[in-house]
Amino acid sequence: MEKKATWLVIHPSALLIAFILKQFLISSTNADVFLWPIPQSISWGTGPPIIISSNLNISSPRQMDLNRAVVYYRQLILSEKWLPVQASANPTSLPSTEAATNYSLNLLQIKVEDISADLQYGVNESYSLIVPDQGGTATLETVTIWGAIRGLETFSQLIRVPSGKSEGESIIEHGVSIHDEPKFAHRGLLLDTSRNFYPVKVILRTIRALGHNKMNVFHWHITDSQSFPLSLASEPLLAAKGSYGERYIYSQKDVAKIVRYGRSFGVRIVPEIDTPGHTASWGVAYPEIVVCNNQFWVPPGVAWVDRFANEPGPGQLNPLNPKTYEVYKNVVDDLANMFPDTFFHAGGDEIKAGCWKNSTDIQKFLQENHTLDEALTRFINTTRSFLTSHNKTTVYWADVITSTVAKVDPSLLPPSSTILQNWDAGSEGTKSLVQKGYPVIASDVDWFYLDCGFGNWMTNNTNLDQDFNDDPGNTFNWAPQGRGAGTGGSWCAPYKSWSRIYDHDITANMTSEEAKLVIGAEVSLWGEQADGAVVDSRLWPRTAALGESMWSGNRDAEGRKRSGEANDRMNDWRFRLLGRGIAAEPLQPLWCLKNPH
Ligand code: CP6
Repeated sequence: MEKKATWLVIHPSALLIAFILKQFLISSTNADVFLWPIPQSISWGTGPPIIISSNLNISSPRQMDLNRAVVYYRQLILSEKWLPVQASANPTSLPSTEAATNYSLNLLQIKVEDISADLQYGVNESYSLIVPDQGGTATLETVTIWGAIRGLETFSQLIRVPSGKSEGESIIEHGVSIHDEPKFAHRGLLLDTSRNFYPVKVILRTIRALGHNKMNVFHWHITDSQSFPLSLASEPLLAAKGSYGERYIYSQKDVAKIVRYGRSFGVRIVPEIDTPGHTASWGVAYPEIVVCNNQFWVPPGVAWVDRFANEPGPGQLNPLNPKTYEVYKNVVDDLANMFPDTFFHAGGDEIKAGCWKNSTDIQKFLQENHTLDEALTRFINTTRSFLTSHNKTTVYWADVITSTVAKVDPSLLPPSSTILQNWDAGSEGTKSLVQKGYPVIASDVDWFYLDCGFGNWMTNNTNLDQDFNDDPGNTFNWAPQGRGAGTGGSWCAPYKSWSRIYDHDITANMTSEEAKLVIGAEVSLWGEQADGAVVDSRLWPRTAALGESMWSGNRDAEGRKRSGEANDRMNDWRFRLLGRGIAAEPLQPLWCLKNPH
């Protein structure tokens, strides 16, 4: 800069030329480029920065979902005013550039091999993105439109506003060539909309944020004991009576919008209707098909304090009542029409013996020398056939074969059309499931549960330190209604930091054959202490940690945990998410970013 000033003094007549030149002079002391998740392979050119033309064109094959994505990303690219917030060492950092440039990028050309591949489990998401050193036309070549949507996301992250510049003067630092594909096929988030309600626009924003992180599954835990917030054509009473009220119901139109929106970000919507447990809300419309759906039900001989999950009476569908299956079949037929995904999550978690034993039907069944295993088997066998008749791949919580209360024989659940989701037994649990031949989704409570909030709705004890104490001797002072701790309190401790999520190895101690059956992972946000008001900061940027570990992997070449390397990019990404309207929480004071070590 000093040199330029001198030059101006010596040649005052060159002012005009200097003014014109200035339009093309990019002074970037910070040439770091932060990408999240980091691509599998990236190689930078060496030329000067390339200016993004304000008339940038994106050409693509005609396909509705891709065309929606193109409209969204073009608008994002031309309006995002992204300035990296920090300078520091990271694998994508570049030599700083101070060069005159008159290269500009006018066209991003998208070429897709097969525009008909549907958004389903395992669809090819790879892409190759090339920005030539001299700008002009960039190309994005993919097998499917879903890969093109991933490539558009990466392209958007290459672009930034150089320091000292403002709106409409975005650049890509150098030409670049990227080849990328995900490590795991299933990269998801579970959101529970039963304990608390989330407005549709919050769900859409969450899906968009998943897309920005190249995550591809929104596991929608729609119903549970507390409420049934989904309107169904053939079973309208379930929501009419079982929801929190008419403002707290997702209509069929809402669902269509959510599914369509998901497709424009390459995010599959996997619905979960949790049964036979967690169904008290069904009992408001149909008391005859649900056992122990009384709000204040406590298992015989069990103190309030020890009640599992400390929810209202969980409610469990009565597997011996034919009416149960009439209602269930209607629900499944409706869901199959509403959700195009081949996965259907049928629940199956946390069966409570004391609950079923509350039913005179089941007492009689047991007296006739049957078991709770048989009761569950009857339920799973019958309901599963409704699902397979719609060609659904059934997903169950691992409890269906591991529970000591009630389980089914694994031979009834063929691994070819059954996926198990593991939540409570860590990686060892995942290993034992893949050893039985099942494809498994890891969502280990000790690493992937985001619930932990700092509200204390479960207690009127104002001593938070005590509430969040892991000491088993801790005696809670219950709230007047006796509603339990749910996933609050000591259950959610410790708070899962982003690096804990990032570094967790979901295929630990597995052979490569076993590891292949681990199809991916989900972070989970159960809804006891979250709703639309806090969801962004509860989810982000921690969910992004899973996004990168599932897309890029979380170990370096020597097998070491990589969150340390990811730290700067993570902090930068948090700010980019903020700029994109996702209220991600700060991970550290800005001071750390201003003073990199
Ligand atoms: N609801 C349902 C829940 C939980 C599960 N299923 C849960 C259990 C323990 C913890 C957090 C959540 N609230 N339907 C388990 C899959 Cl710590």
